[in-house]
Amino acid sequence: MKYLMADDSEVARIIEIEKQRLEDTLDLIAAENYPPESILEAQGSVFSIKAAEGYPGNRFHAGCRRSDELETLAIERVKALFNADHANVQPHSGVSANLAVYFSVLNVGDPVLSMKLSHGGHLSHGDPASITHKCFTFHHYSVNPETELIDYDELSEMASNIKPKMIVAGASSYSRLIDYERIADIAREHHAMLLVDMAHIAGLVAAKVIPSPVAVSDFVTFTTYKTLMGGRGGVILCKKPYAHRLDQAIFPGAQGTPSMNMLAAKAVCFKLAKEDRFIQTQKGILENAACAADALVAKGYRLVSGGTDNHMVLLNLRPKGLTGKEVEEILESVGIVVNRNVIPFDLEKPNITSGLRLGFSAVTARGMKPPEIKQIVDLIDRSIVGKDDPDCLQEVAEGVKHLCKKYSYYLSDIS
Ligand code: DSN
Repeated sequence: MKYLMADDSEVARIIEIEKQRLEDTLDLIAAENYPPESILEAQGSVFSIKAAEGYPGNRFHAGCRRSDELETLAIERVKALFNADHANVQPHSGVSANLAVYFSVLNVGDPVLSMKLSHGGHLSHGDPASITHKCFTFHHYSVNPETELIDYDELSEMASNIKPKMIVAGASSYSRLIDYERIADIAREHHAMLLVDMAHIAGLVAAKVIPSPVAVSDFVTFTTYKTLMGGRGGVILCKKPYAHRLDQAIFPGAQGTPSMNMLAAKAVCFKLAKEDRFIQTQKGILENAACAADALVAKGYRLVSGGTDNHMVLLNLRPKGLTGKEVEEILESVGIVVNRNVIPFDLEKPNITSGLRLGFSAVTARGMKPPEIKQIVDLIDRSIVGKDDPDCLQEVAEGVKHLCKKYSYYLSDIS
């Protein structure tokens, strides 16, 4: 960072401290991951300069030959990775990707059926706090109160009553596999289109360690920075007949010039996701999350739905008499970074919550395996049990530091 240091030592210093924070803490945020340095290099490349409105072969700026080459490469790679008919790699984020899908095929006010945010869905699936709620008439399906699994019967009945134009599947805090075939059948029966938002699990799907929704969906959106380890950005896959409308919805509909530097990173990400190292990492994420779930249950914690099939575990802290906010703060004080999360039928406000979402992508990327995951669960439990004992919290913080030092990721390579 020699140039940054010379031009703006204040920002350079903040970046350095952030790098150190990433090294010194255990990142259990399910929406985060540590991309390889090659991704960061591509993101910081000269492609951040290029204005390239439009698509390969049809741009509104000159000088786009290499941009065309790059975007075509990213498109072909992602289509091959997920076996998709068509891909748009320009969305700046998952929310932009979802907005573009809605606006490509829906009219304002059209009925849409999606999973309720507090039951695992996402803000951009029509939550009242999101602009999507203002544009379309969203109805929400839930999880079964007993099993805490998606209630497919309720979903089917709601589809019969509502006659949605689109059904949205996919979640940001649902730790179980989703039965895409069943939802696709319901969508077909009611002449609704199916959008699957696989933002959280795209890496697991790419590595084929969990089932893919691509074959049975009209649209699939995802972000590249979670399990996929590719840095910031969104992607949309769709079936051929929607391709033109979808591309128009991104540009000129919802975005201007694409971030070509981010497209470069996406292209790298799609290449790396084919490699055995990536596939082994994704297998490791599943193994680590399952190990954490078992270890937490063994220590008396209540998990939403009782376990996990993906990279995350959702804790219900109500039986412990604690809130998500409280535990998030305790854990951050010892260097364990998590996020509080609403859980199904939560009685607490969204900024307090009764839940805690733990994700195992970043610690797996650092090379940690079940023995270390058991240590992490032990550190979490000791922090919670000893939350009022400064000596205990100090000991836990030392344990976190020790583990982090052993599994350094960026420190030695980025300068
Ligand atoms: N969708 C948000 C989350 O799951 O935390 C951020 O990507």
